[in-house]
Amino acid sequence: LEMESGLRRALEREEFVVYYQPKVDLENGVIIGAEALLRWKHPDRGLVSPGEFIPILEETGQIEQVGEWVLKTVCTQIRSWQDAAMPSLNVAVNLSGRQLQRNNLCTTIARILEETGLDPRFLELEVTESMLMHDPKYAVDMLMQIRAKGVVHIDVDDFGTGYSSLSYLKRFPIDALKLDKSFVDGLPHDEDDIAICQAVIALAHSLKLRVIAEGVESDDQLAFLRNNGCDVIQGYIVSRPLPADAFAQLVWERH
Ligand code: G
Ligand code: G
Ligand code: NA
Ligand code: MN
Repeated sequence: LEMESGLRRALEREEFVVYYQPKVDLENGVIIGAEALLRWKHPDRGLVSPGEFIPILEETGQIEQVGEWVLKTVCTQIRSWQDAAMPSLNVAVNLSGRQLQRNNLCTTIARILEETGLDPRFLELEVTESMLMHDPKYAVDMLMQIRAKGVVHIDVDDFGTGYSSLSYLKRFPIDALKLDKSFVDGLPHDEDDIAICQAVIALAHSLKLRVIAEGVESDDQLAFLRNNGCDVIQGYIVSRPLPADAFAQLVWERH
C-alpha cells in the first residue's frame, strides 16, 4: 500500500528512469541496439526493480501512463543519440498486457513518433508470448495496425515459457523470437535446454525470424549460441542494463 501511493507520485516526482541493456549481433560483435528497462529510483529504498512494481502498476491501471512515459522517453533518447551522430541503434520497449489490450495503443505510438520525430523503424517492441496468446486474433489485428505505422520490429519475449500456437506464430507480424533466459541458463550442458534452444532457433529461422538469446552470462553459453546460429545476444556477458550515458559510452568504445 505504501508502495502504491509512492508509485502514484513517482511520475510527477520524476523518479522513473530508463536503463539500456545492449544487444549484440553475433555475426560481427557490434552493438545493434538495446532493450529499455524501467527502474524506479525510490527516495529511501534506492533502485527498485520492475519485477516488484510493474505488477502493481498493472493492477492499478497506472501502467498505461507509465508505459506511455517509457515510450516517449525512449523515442526522445534515440532521437538525441541520432543527433549526436551515434552509430544506428534500435531500442526495444517492453509492452505490458494492459497496454496491448487498449485499442488506442496504435494511436498513442503514432502520436509519440510524431512528437519526437523518430523514424519508426528505430523503435522496437517486445510483447510476451502469453500476451499474444491471450487473444491471438486481437493481437494479430493490433500488431498489424502498429506495423502499418512503420514499427516493423516486434519481438516475442520469454519465448518458450508459455505456449504458442504455431499457426498463429506464422500470422503475427513479428520479426524475432527472444529465447528465454531460463533455457540459456542450462547451456551448454543441460540436454533439455540444448534441445529446446536448437529447436527454437530452427523454428525461428524456418519462419524467417531472427533469434535473440537473453540472459547470456558465460563464454560457454556464447560459444554454443554462436555455433548454433543464434543471431543476437543480450546478457551480463556483454553488459548489465546501464543508464543512458553509460550505454552510449559503451557503444562508442566498441564501435
Ligand atoms: O529489468 P529487469 O531487470 O528486472 O526486468 C524485470 C521485468 O520487468 C522484465 O520482465 C521486464 O520485461 C519488465 N520490464 C522492464 N521494463 C519494463 C517496462 O518499461 N514496461 C513493462 N511493461 N515491463 C518492463
Ligand atoms: O522479461 P524480460 O526478458 O524483459 O526480462 C529481462 C530481465 O533479465 C531483466 O530483469 C534484466 O535485468 C535481466 N537480465 C538481463 N540479462 C541478464 C543476465 O545475463 N543474467 C541475469 N541473471 N539477468 C539478466
Ligand atoms: Na523484455
Ligand atoms: Mn524476456
